[in-house]
Amino acid sequence: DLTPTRADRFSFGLWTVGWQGRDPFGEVTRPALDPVDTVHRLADLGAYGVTFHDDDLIPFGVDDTERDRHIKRFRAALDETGLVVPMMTTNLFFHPAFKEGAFTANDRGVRRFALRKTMRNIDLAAEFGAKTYVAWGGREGAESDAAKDPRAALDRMKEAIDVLCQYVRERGYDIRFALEPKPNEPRGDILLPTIGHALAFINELEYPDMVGLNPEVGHETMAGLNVVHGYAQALWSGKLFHIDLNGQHGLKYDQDLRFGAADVKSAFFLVDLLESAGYDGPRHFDFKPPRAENVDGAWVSAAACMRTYLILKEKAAAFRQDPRVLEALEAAGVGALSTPTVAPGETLTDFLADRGSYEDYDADAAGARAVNIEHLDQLALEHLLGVA
Ligand code: GLT
Ligand code: MN
Ligand code: MN
Ligand code: MN
Repeated sequence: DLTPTRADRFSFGLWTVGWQGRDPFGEVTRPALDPVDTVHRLADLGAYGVTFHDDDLIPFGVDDTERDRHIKRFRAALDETGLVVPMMTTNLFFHPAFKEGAFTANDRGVRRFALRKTMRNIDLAAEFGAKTYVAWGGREGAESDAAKDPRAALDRMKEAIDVLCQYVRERGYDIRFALEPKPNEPRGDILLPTIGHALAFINELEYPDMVGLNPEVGHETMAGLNVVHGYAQALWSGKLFHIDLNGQHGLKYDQDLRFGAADVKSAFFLVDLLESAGYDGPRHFDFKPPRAENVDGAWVSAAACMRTYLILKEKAAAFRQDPRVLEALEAAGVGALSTPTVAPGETLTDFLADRGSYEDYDADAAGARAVNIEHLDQLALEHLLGVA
């Protein structure tokens, strides 16, 4: 069934469907959406969750009375629809104060302000029951290698995440952090540009168990990397806390296309990975309805993200059950990779004494063997194309 339900755990950021289309070359093309209407619309379409930055819901700089008013009416919309808030995050990129960075700005006052802005919104995240707090450091970076000391920036980034973890612990909140890597845009180069950089960074933190990743399909693609491999490594490390699904054509500006709109084969294998690995977090879409669409078109784009996910989920399941695929997997030896290379209980002495592994090993025969990759890959493609 291709109709999304709450059980599918689809979620959207307010900033996604709500993107008004302003780009470096042109004004907005769509009116602002009322977050309350967005909640209702998402619920009607079958989503289960909505996510947001502080400033998506509460305009920057408003007083406490105004802030409470926004929070109350949003809360009421959630209660009415049953939509949940699985994730929240901070806008540390829009205000000019963050032009040179937030947690890693050279200016210490900006860094302290960024931390306080985040802590205040973490209180709200706890209130809304969000379990994941995303940190996308869009302005943490540089255009000049002279103007930023990357080692000091990493020190300050570590300090910021450590302080925030400490804050969450002291308040007793049930919240984990998810770092979102991106190689560039808006900065020329962004700190922690890929999944791999972020994973290594987490190992240096004070509370590494509280910190994982929120990888985005488009961002890994912008770095020229294999999206499925990246998400798989995050899973392997127990760090796939949250995901941003969207589409991106190769190495160019951040397109944030709807999920599946670009590299559909990679999207197929990503859904296959998430579903077969038992990823149980939100299927969160971080896309931008193209600027050329009006509001109705933006909602068509949102609904299509979910529909495509469900289509790919069905196709991945059919692929995994197809007897020809099982045979082709066997012929390609895919399952054999799960057998340890050195047998359990086999000592190094045993291993060194095994002449078949070296002295008598026929490397030429191994070089001449069939690996049967192409047939298997073509079967995947035919499932995807609907001719299997
Ligand atoms: C911004 C960015 C996204 C991040 C969001 C979280 S905001 O739109 O381009 O990739 O996920 O801060
Ligand atoms: Mn993006
Ligand atoms: Mn984005
Ligand atoms: Mn994102």
